[in-house]
Amino acid sequence: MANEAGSSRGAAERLGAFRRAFPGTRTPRQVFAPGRVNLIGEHIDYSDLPVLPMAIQRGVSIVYSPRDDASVRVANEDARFEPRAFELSPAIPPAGRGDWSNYPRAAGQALAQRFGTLRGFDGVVSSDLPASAGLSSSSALTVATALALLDANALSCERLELAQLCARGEHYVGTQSGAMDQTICLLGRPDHALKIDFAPLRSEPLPIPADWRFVIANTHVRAEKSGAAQEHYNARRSECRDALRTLASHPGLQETPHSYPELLGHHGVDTLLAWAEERLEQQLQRRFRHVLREAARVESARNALLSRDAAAFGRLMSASHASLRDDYEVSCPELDDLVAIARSSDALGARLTGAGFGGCVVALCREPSVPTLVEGFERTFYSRRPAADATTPNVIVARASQGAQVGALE
Ligand code: NG1
Repeated sequence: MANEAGSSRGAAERLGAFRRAFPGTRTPRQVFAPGRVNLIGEHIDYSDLPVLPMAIQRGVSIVYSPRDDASVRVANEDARFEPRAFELSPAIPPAGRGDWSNYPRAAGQALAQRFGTLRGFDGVVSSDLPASAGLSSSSALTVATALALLDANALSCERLELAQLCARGEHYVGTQSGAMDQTICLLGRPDHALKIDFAPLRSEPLPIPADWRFVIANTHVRAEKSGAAQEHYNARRSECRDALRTLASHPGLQETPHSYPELLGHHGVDTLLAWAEERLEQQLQRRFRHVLREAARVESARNALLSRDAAAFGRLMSASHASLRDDYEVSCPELDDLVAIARSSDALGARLTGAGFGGCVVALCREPSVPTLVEGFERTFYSRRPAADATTPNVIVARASQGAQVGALE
């Protein structure tokens, strides 16, 4: 398999780890599923509004060998995650809250519900994506497991359908997330971002101009999806539903809207915001304002990308951050600091990426400005706040990469 993946471990090391964990099994295969950075369109996928992410060069690998029964045995090269085993079925009992094997379990359950009886695999997972950092390591693990299971069972599934299966399947872990991460992980393209629309799920590849660089900087504040961040995330999703439901009683609406795309299909943003002022309490008004304006920014960002207008794209990113900080309230002081540093270090714009509450920012600059930007982060932020774990990079210069791939272990 062409592993443009950039996984920090070579194939020989991964094979060695597999042989140590599962001696005497058949020649293994491997799957690589990339992480992603969302360029704009944050916290709106679960309201079925469009997003604009790209797959990156880092991700999750599984080296695996099919079994003849329904067991899945998974080990992890990261010693913090102990080996786990479970049986494939349409109702797999979850491990404890926060247990890493809940992502493989989620994929296994979703596929068993869709395809019936399945054989399992023995596999070793490795990752060079920082965890709980908003770069989608969890969905990469879900997708990688799903692809390994399909391969082990000689099944095929169209990628858009698989993205939906994995997205719904991942609700197993308790986060009521949208389908952005699984879709970009499966459909990412080298040198392209994807505009993803939902209900029905579809994607449009958009070429990234050769001299644009998206630079990711990690706060090293962990946004644990099995802890408080999950509650905040699910609360935002309910607020979006409440706002839609409450606004439905406004006399300006002739018919009850069932979704945000339907609402925006019939009325302009300014009209809807005026109605929201009449009907929604302050906090819901702020959440609603973020959702509507962020969706409009995604459309503008698509146009900026197509017309190669980096300055406009950057301004939209910065406006997105302000909205996530003030209206959606999912930022934190470290994210705000990194955004401010980026903007005073030659970036054209910057914003938090992923769910927020910690994790990473993404900044846009032109290629010659990368050293200034990286130096700005190092001097002003990391010199005072070094990572607790030396193996987690501070900064990643993202390369728009191909979606998940399965194949022989080379
Ligand atoms: P992160 O926090 O990067 O895993 C989450 C959701 C997305 C999306 C973003 C916010 C999961 C698996 N993914 O991404 O669907 O809603 O937050 O835009 O929880």
